[in-house]
Amino acid sequence: MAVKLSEKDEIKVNEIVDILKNKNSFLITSHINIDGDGIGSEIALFIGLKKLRKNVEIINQDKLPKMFKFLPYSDKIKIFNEKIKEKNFDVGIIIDCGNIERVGELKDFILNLPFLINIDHHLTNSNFGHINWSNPIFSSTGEMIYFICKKLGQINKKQAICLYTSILYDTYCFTHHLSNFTFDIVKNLLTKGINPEKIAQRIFFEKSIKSVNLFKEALKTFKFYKKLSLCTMEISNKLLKKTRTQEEHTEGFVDFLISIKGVEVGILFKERANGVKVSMRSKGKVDVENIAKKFGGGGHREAAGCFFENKSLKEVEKIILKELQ
Ligand SMILES: [Mn+2]
Repeated sequence: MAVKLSEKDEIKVNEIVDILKNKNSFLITSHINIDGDGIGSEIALFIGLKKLRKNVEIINQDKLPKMFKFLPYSDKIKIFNEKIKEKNFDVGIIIDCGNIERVGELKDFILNLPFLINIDHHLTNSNFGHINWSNPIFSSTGEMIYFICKKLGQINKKQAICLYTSILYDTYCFTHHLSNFTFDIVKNLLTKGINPEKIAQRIFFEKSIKSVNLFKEALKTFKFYKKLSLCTMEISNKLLKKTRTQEEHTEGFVDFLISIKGVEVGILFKERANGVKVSMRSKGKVDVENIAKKFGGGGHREAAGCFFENKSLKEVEKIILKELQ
């Protein structure tokens, strides 16, 4: 028998569905550096609202990474710009964001909308919406959107592709952060005629040669700290230039670090124009969200990140290592 939502979650779903049915225009957004969970959730909900003949747009700060272009309606996703500021929406739906800063440049625009729905599965959430449905028991916001879409009507194949992508992405191919709902939901999505092999291929097993070249170089910076059961790798701007790659080509690198036997924490340091992004993974003994939070970041116990403005790779590595000792 399928696992049921708790009464508390059920109430939230009903409150949200009520608004979706009664209001007319919706803006859907997610966090900066949009990922598979955010994008899959956005599109599944977009389709659900389109089916109700609502006006709905997906607008993000950042451009969609190429790997997600196979998703239905991915070409409909807009990037935030000055023109959008003139638009009006009844409701803003913010997905997969622990706080409103996570939407990036859209923040002020979003905060001026008359009604906000906040749907999130991070450990901590600042409850910035008028309706806040936040619960870390879910593997992904895809699982939460599943329950919403189901209430809006039959889930179709296109929605199933998106929701499957969300769950697959945030559980890293069903290897961590699974919930009591994950396999029930997936079983249901599979009845919609989706091709799970193809989706997994697109997201995890289709590395570009560019990405491999970058990885080859990045491995030269690989460090193993036995006492801390930690390993690290770094991506400098110089390296990106040399291999003609961008940050999106580092997808999966940090997951490789945590796949090593005997390693409890894997960290990837990525230099950007204005600072250093830190991506962390843990097998569960160490709470990396706690570390990220200390430096203004966030995430989950097993996967978290933070950003250091105007600091060098060396400085940031020192700070993080000290935190882990
Ligand atoms: Mn997520």
